[in-house]
Amino acid sequence: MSDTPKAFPPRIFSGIQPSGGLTLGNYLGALKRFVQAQDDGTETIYCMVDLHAITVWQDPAKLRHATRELAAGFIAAGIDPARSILFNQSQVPAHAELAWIFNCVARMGWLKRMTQFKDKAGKNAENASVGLFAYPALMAADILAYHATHVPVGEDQKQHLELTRDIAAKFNHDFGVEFFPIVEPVIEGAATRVMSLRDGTKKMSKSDPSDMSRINLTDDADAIAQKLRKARTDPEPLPDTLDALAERPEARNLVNIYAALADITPEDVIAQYAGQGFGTFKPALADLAVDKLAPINAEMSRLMQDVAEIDRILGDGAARANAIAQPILEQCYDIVGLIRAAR
Ligand code: AQP
Repeated sequence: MSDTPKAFPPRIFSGIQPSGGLTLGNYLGALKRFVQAQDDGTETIYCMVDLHAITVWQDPAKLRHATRELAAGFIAAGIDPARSILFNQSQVPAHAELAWIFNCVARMGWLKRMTQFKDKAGKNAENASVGLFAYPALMAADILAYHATHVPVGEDQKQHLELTRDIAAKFNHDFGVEFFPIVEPVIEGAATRVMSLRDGTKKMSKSDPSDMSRINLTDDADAIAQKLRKARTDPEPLPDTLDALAERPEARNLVNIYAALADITPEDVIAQYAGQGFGTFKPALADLAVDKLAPINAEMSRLMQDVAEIDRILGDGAARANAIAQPILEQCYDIVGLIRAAR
């Protein structure tokens, strides 16, 4: 191998699980930034990671609905299927095939350190699926099947991306190649970790049992306003510095959400609302959230009236994704020493 690392052309990949409805966390931490990346002109590939979703039981009819609704969410938020490749993971076999290779590269000890597995499996790890444990190797395959270089994600995915880098580096080292890029996580903005509205120390999540803990992109204006009004906070007014919010996670979370929705910094929010109580701040935040989310909600409903068109878009995206991933998979098989009949 040469001393200078091989330069891979910039290519962005990211995905979201159709494991429920989209939340404000998915929107601010991921989707909104996917749109910015697309609009910046870099090649962008976005995936509904349905194979990840089934690492925990999914009702088949609900999974189909959630996958289509997620696709509608991507498009309603601004992803243009002509400019970005948009598809569902299971339609491109390279993801699962490369994941097997990576299962053989990743070490048990690496996967055992993954906090998401510990969080999701909880005390019942013996009963969790093997898929849930191996999830990060599939995630590495999702990204590396495209030789993607940059991955916009929320803060919770940082550890999985470090593992993706470790897998790429070990594969390259073990086979003496510079075949897989060492990807860069892109974790930016005011809302890289949107917290639950009921508990400022827990991530807002689509699978949280409490619907009041999150804002769903399908929530109507009344539901959004009600959830924000009831969001847990403290009795103090907003301070005049961000540092003073260090021990007030719920207040900090609402400030971050406001900043991300308004495309301003949390400092700007503090400058505007210092000294104001939540009686003033929460309704202002609710108005802003409704203003930004209502058009997405309306467009998602419109798109969901024609699921055949959504399926067509996903099929078209899958064909384009496959055209990139299949040759990379084949080269990987060659490197590993797996015989392929000449076609
Ligand atoms: N609360 C969040 N704040 C910021 N970003 C978030 N993301 C998720 N929750 C937040 C980002 O959204 C992308 C897609 O995530 P995912 O659906 O693939 O899986 P997840 O991170 O496990 O999301 P959930 O909502 O918590 O799903 P469940 O409940 O099914 O596990 C990622 O970029 C993630 O960082």
